[in-house]
Amino acid sequence: MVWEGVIKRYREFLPIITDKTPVVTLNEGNTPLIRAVNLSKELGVDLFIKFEGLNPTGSFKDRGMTVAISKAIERGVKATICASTGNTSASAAAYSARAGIKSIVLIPKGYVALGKLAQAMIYGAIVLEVEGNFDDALRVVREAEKEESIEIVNSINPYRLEGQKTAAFEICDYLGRAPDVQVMPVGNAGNITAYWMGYKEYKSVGKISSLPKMFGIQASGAAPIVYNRVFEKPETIATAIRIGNPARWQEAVKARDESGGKIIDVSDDEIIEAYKKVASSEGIFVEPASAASIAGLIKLVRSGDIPKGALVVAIATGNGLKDPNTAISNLPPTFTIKPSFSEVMKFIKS
Ligand code: AN7
Repeated sequence: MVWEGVIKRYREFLPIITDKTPVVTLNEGNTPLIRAVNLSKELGVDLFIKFEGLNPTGSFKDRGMTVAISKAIERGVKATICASTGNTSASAAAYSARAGIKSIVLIPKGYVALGKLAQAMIYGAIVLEVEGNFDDALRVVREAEKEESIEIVNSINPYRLEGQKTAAFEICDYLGRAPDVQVMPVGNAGNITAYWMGYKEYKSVGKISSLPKMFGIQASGAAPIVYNRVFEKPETIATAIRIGNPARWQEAVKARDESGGKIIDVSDDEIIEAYKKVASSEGIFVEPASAASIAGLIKLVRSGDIPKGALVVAIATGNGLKDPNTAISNLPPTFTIKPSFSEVMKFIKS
């Protein structure tokens, strides 16, 4: 089968797409669900990692953006706008470029990973660095609601969630059932909302017979849902989820409670440990926010919240290449050698 993106593949579950909708796609979706052989053994669960970092702009945002931008073009808008910790801005910029409209992105100054910033710029977005955090930027963006010619493409836009729910469909199609447990990072809480929608829809049409327990992971310095309070000054190395007042807060709580899951937090140290582990033990390089999934999983297995033998899917939301600075500052040293093979052999023998 030729893959032409999530709208084409899951059109029957996207009634908002009509014959009048011009589909803007970069062939997003169809990301691999990779069996984590070594971590499974270590943790005593049957673990798969859904590598969303392999989408066209390197994160899950592309699934939502294809729908949001297609609908925006159908409506005839001239520009898109978003607040972003980085990945939304990269995706919005790419899909807007493809659609031939302007993209305006508001990012928290100094707190967006280098790769994401480079993407937004090279795709041609107007990048506005806000003196404040993501929550401040989103507050500004919400004012664009009154501007007819501009489309807000944050996950407060319901079309984003419609697109993102397709990841749940792919997981079920691949496994032939729903997982027992899903673990994923939570920032603005759009994605956990979208997955839960997707699983429930698939169950309602009889594609699956059970629903997964939804476990969300926040960083300890930005854990509003875990502690049930706004974090005025969110802080974490996982800048993608450095969010103190999530827009989809109530929906995330609902997904957690309806599914019988939990939302827990992990420290930056736990995130970095998991970040190195998933790369060095599975060959999967994810960005820190995505490593929060794995850090959370390890914690939940230890606490008994995830039982041994469970079929678990962890969502790796973004690619490790997005954030080279975090990678480089957490690595062992490299070695400098003379251009001679005997020098190379010293390392192979040791
Ligand atoms: C890699 O790009 O909010 O809970 O502005 O980039 O749906 O917000 C990114 C979020 C997880 C959290 N993993 O998802 C943005 C932005 C990665 C992310 C999340 C984000 P939501």
